[in-house]
Amino acid sequence: MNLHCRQVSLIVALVASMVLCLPAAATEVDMSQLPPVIEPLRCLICHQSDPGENGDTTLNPFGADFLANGRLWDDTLANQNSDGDGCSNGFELGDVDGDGENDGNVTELQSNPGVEDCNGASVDHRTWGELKALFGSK
Ligand SMILES: [Ca+2]
Ligand SMILES: [Ca+2]
Ligand SMILES: [Ca+2]
Repeated sequence: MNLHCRQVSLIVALVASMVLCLPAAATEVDMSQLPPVIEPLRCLICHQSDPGENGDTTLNPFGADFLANGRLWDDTLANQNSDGDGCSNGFELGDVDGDGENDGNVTELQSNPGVEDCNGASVDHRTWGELKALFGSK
């Protein structure tokens, strides 16, 4: 085995061990499914606490629904209200239609779809999201 082959083997072994050792590697794939604005909360979108800090991988209600939906972000999951706070998952993630792209002029996370933290109940969120999408798409 020449030096180049050994280097390639080492890199392959390193990557394989990282994938096997870090459950977070799968989570990165899961997070890439969700609309882009999840960045400030990341792990806390689906988990009750940050698994990277304490190893606790307990899912919050949204994480459980995401898992039940085949780890897929779509209009079905967007229309659900996993945490029961009155706002749909899609509204909270700024993607009411569940196509994986933030609607209209949404530039930041509205609230956490796994925590009862949404209280803008005076507006019909579905209509508001559709209005924003309309203005954003021109
Ligand atoms: Ca909700
Ligand atoms: Ca969308
Ligand atoms: Ca919420």
